[in-house]
Amino acid sequence: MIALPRRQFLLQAGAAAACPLLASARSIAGQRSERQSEDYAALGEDVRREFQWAWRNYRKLAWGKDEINPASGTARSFFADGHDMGLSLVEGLDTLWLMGLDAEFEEGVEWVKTRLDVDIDADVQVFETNIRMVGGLVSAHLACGDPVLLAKARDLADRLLKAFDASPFGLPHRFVNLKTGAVSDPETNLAEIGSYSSEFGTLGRLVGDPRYYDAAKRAMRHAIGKRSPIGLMAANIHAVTGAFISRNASIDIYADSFYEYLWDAWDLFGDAEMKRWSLECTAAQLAHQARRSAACLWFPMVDYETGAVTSSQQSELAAYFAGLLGQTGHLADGRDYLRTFELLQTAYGIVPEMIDVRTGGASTKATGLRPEVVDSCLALWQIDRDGRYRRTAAIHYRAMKATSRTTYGYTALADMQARPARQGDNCPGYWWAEQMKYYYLLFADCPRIDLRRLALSTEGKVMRGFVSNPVRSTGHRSARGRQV
Ligand code: DMJ
Repeated sequence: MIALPRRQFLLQAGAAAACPLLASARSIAGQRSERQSEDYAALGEDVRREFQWAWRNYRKLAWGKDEINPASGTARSFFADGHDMGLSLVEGLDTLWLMGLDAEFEEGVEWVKTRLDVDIDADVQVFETNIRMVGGLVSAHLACGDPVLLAKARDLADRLLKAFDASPFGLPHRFVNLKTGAVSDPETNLAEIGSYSSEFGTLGRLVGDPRYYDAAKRAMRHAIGKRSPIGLMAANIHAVTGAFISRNASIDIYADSFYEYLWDAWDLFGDAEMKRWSLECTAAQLAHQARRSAACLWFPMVDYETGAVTSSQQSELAAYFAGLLGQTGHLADGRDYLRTFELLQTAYGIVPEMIDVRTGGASTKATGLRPEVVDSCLALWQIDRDGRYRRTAAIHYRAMKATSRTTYGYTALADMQARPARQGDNCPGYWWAEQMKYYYLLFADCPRIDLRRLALSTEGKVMRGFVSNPVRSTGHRSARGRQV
């Protein structure tokens, strides 16, 4: 870690930001005029077709497994080896629903109802289990109204709550054994202690039990109470001592969804205290973490007490922050931050997983088939409907299709810098929940979603905004005409 004061950082960044990114700035104008005549309805249909094709291959080769390895047609466990929970299936359900892929949705729901067993004697990551599995079950329930899905979500959330109980501050350990409730690894971070309010709050509202939201908020309150005089928190924290265990404030890895969930708690539940915390955190981040260079805006990690830069790396995951800036009333900054990732996309084709903010250079070759750039495109599109976000998402989609499409689906890349890019052999669960949904909602006319009311979790799960469509209605008659 390096600690550069702001002035020195700006000088270095300004000099080096001539980088690949300034040339990208010039070519972006050209791309815009080229794409004026895009047929977005056709592009949306293409996304739907690709999703259905990949789903059918998952159905054939990896049904009920956590993830498909789409080059080899094999599968892998995500949570614990040999203890699959049908992760990709659960992640994909609400996407199937909103795309109107009803036969596939019904079959997936049937699998969950008859085959999903979470009484697993293994340690699972609490954060991932919540955002992926609890979120997936809750959103699928919201889509179709099936009470069994809600009961399954509740059972799983009850098991995860054990991880919160083990800390005097209500900060969840990172792992919990789903069968025994034994917890492990108290060295955690803001994202892993503070990304529960959307799923737990929605679940709690549906079952009429405030314990879930209360547990989620209590953990967040603890961290918020430890902000430094400049309003920042360190990203790493100990669940038992309650103390920070690093000095790095981050909007990026270790912290990202904590900040999303402050705002989402206001948006979903009208929690004014969470809104205040969200606005205060964003103001502090803009004041003490934002670094501008010629063409770019960055948010590198900084010391949470001094604001000095502690890392020159920004990850692709941070791109979500453009959307959050827009949601919290900083639309111009959000658009500027998205532009940084648009420049990276233009320069590299695929946004690198890790970027050196001093040079705009890619620090890594492998990529995780990531959704965050399009996540922000959709969030900003919901705010001002500027066509720029669709254009950026269309480029993102075509680049993904050109590089990641393989024999049985879409894969992460082993080397995005090689020409042609070298493919890996894994489709992460979030691919089913996130980017394919974001593309579709940006491009297609989707009668099952009210975009003005749409609220998504950090994993892209619909927490609010379904409008059931009588024309495509499935066997779940109770869902007809409901707004959730
Ligand atoms: C997803 O699992 C979630 O969006 C999470 O919050 C962080 N990013 C990954 C996908 O990149």
